[in-house]
Amino acid sequence: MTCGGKATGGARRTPSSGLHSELQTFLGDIMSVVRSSLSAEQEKKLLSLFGHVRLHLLYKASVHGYSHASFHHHCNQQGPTVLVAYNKTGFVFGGYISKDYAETGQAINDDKAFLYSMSDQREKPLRVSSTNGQYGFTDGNFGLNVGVLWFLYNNTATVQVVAGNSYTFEAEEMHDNDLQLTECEVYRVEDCGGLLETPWRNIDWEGYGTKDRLMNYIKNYKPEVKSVVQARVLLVGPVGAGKSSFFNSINSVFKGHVTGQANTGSAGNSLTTQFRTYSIKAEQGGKALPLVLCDTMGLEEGPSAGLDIDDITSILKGHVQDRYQFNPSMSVQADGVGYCKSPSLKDMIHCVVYVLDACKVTLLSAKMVDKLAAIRKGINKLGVPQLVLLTKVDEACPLVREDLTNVYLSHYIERMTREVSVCLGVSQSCVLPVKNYSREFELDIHTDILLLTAVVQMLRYTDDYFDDQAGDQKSE
Ligand SMILES: Nc1nc2c(ncn2[C@@H]2O[C@H](COP(=O)(O)OP(=O)(O)OP(=O)(O)O)[C@@H](O)[C@H]2O)c(=O)[nH]1
Ligand SMILES: [Mg+2]
Repeated sequence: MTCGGKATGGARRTPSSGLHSELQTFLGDIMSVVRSSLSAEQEKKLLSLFGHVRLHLLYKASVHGYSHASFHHHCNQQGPTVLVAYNKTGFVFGGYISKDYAETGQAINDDKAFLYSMSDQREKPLRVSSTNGQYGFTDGNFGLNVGVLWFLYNNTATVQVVAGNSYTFEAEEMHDNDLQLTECEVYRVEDCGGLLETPWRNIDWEGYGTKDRLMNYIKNYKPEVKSVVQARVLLVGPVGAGKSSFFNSINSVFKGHVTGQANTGSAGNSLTTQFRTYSIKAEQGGKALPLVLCDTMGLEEGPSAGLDIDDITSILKGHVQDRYQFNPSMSVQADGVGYCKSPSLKDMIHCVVYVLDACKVTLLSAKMVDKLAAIRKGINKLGVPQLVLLTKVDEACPLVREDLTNVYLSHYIERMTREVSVCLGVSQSCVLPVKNYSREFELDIHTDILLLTAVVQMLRYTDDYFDDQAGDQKSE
């Protein structure tokens, strides 16, 4: 889990110069890669306290400061949240509230609020509800105060025990009598909504027959235009969305094991800084597939940050060569290195795929949405078909993480595909949810089927582009 979204934001670069904006850029860069301190085991235990939810990190005291002001800046108006405090004895404890932090100064009725505690020794977390069933917490401007425990007391890494009987528990069981914190985090708790009765898109998950069929379709694909042997598909999207991972994943499926040719990972700005055109071999030492995946630098919000709209136009028209080094402060120059002056149809882009992180759909900033709309407008003018790849479905929904075949049954993923289609102005049928290989060593049949299905759809859309080309160019 990484930290981002409304409150913390991502890396933001503005054209203004000066120390202040440099510092803001630097802080933005740090925030975009803030990571959860929960171990996989602790996260699992914490999630067991809820239904089908996902956690989104909003605030981390060691990064954002043990300060009430910072706490409320990051956590106010975020809906249900859970505070996670860590102490030296290894206890992880805190409180869940289902209502907003709003600094009203009022005692808030919240019958869903509870305190909890987890430790390595205890298999199941301790869960303590409010004793009078009404009082949940006091909504002041001082962090989380549940009337018996006051987290971040006095702007410090401590918890204060407050007299009261709103929650009852043994101190030893809750925090092992250690109220000095080593870390304190707050997560927004997002409801994933369970599973639909019937899938919203049909897919044949049944084993190797399906995978072989999809692989053969891709291997035998032939562009409908004589002069072109490989369909060129461009991947564009925000920093860290999974563009390079998608190429690695498709390459892995055809190689037969997980590979990492393109660099992937998390940094404040785009990890990919070059334009790359990747061919994929149908099998080890074999022929290249009739498909080239073109990887780009990530999009950022600011006007002179990340990939430029003019760069995208140059790429679409086939002017940009493999390994062109992007320069965020200057678009591709007609007289510069890596510029192809007279491209032909085979160098142009035949299908554009917007790559978006399913965990961040609801957090796309207005600036990013505007940027995507401007890009889409430019691409529409050139008549290039467009699709959306919704990555990280495993991180977005715990039910999908448990079993990838739930991807078209998950309420949450269905909702995200709808939101994406509205946000980008494309039909829902253009949205392709996938899980890229990110931490695995071995291939998984269902991951492969979902990835290959997306590629087949890209090739079908590419055909639409070739259909639009002059009739005399068509291959027999
Ligand atoms: N769990 C999960 N992680 C993913 C998935 N796709 C990508 N990741 C991880 O997300 C991080 C960013 O992925 P990249 O492929 O580097 O993203 P990118 O869009 O190429 O990013 P830039 O080149 O920086 O613009 C990496 O740590 C990946 O392992 C996915 O489907 N599921
Ligand atoms: Mg990349």
